[in-house]
Amino acid sequence: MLSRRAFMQQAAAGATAALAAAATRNSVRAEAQRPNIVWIYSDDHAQKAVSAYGGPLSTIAPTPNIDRIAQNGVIFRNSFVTNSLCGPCRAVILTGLHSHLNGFRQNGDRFDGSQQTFPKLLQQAGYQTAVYGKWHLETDPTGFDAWEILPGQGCYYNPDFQSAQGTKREPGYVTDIITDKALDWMQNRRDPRKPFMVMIQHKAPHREWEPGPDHLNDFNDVEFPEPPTLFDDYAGRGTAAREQDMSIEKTMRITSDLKVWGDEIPKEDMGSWKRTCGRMTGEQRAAWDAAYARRIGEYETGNLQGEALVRWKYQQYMKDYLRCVRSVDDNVGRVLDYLEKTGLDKNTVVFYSSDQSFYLGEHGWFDKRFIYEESFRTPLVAQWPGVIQPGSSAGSLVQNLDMAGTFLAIAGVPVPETMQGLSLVPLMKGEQPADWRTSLYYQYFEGEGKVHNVYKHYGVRTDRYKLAHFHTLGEWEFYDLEKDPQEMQNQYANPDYADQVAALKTELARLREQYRVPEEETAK
Ligand code: SGN
Ligand code: CA
Repeated sequence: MLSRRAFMQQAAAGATAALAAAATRNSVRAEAQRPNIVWIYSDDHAQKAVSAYGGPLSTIAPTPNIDRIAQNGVIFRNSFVTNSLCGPCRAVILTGLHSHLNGFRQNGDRFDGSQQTFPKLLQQAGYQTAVYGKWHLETDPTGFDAWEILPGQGCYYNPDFQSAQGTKREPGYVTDIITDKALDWMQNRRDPRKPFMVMIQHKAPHREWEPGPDHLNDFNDVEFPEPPTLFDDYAGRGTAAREQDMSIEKTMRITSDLKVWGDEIPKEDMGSWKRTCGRMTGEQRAAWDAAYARRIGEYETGNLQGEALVRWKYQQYMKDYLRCVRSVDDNVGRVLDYLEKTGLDKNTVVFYSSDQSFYLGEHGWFDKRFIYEESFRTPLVAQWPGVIQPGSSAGSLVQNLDMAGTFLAIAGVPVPETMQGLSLVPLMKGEQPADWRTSLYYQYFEGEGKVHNVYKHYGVRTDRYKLAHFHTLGEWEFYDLEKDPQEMQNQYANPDYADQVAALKTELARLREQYRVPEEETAK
């Protein structure tokens, strides 16, 4: 668009109506060229359960559609979060600020929707914006032209959706419905003259891992490889690893988590299952019961104990989790097919990511929260035809903190200086900025006494080392990720690492200053 001054100058120079019309045509063309953004974001999708990342699951439980994005574009091999928990990650994505600055430190906090967010800035720049699915930020979305969200964690079957018009129950399976809504908005409900940004945010594969009708019987005869640390005794670690409450052995419920029950489920074992099963139609329930009869029979006749029971639970957990992932992947495929069929794909940047990664039996765990690799990482792939070289791989350290500024940079909108991330656009173009970050800051606030009892901690990771301070315990942990990728041996007190520990302490202090972390955030 011409600035007002330029316009006045032209007018003064005798610009005709024809000139003004040409300017309008140009601005319409420029408008049409700004890329659309599709952000597909699942909940608790472990990086190792995305086949583009390789590993043993990639052949057993491939994710061909998420991989399609990586093949068309780029895979970020070192993608991390700042605070491995649902609500906090979502607040970081929206604001480009660490938790202590956006104010959403732990689940249950209320997101201050009056603060600056990337959707608001895109909207102000003429984008149409929408969000569908999991939100989990307690306050209503702001900065969106259209939104329909799951209340809280939402339900897998026949879920409620909340919008500006109120709450409505929708028939079907949650992953399919969220996609239906986003496709309908892209096809019928947005202003086609404007570029758009849509966030498609799945509930799956979150606990309690309830598969959709299309995948209830997948993996029935598959034996999943056990992680080498399934029977970790935490000997090389500290109090936090020992005292967590997120183990397959002790925490995972046979009933609601693994769907084994008689007519009566003990109340304390109910979890969210009661909400879901109470919602199923007769037909959905019949398909479900038929699928789980075999598992219930196995449990009832197996008389499993000790390690054998943990092994069996792990196998059932993997089946359900990966069945949920299958629906996510199918629905990623639906979005990609739609974009290709309409030709929108040519000018649309598509991302796939998860709020955080997840333990699939490593250290004997499920869930997330820790700064350890399995939960610190998150999958991230992106396609952008004509900009990202198909099949590329980026190894730089990136973080969910970077997304807000990246979305703005894609749209050509100036990134506010207050945002704390880096734009990923240079990496997407295959460039390697010389001054790219060499370390990441992490802080987990929810803490002991809350669900899963993971102690508060903060820390720093470089490409090789990791230092964490469990400040309420007064315990430090240090890992050499090259020699000990599974983080089994805390080397904090090992004199051989004294120099590296000291260097990381200095780096941690520098990051805390850079990210403006007040001392009281880590006071006991
Ligand atoms: C629920 C789950 C927990 C999970 C949290 C947070 N329990 O409380 O296992 O850690 O949500 O998850 S459940 O029995 O209700 O499934 S998050 O992804 O929203 O942060
Ligand atoms: Ca999550």
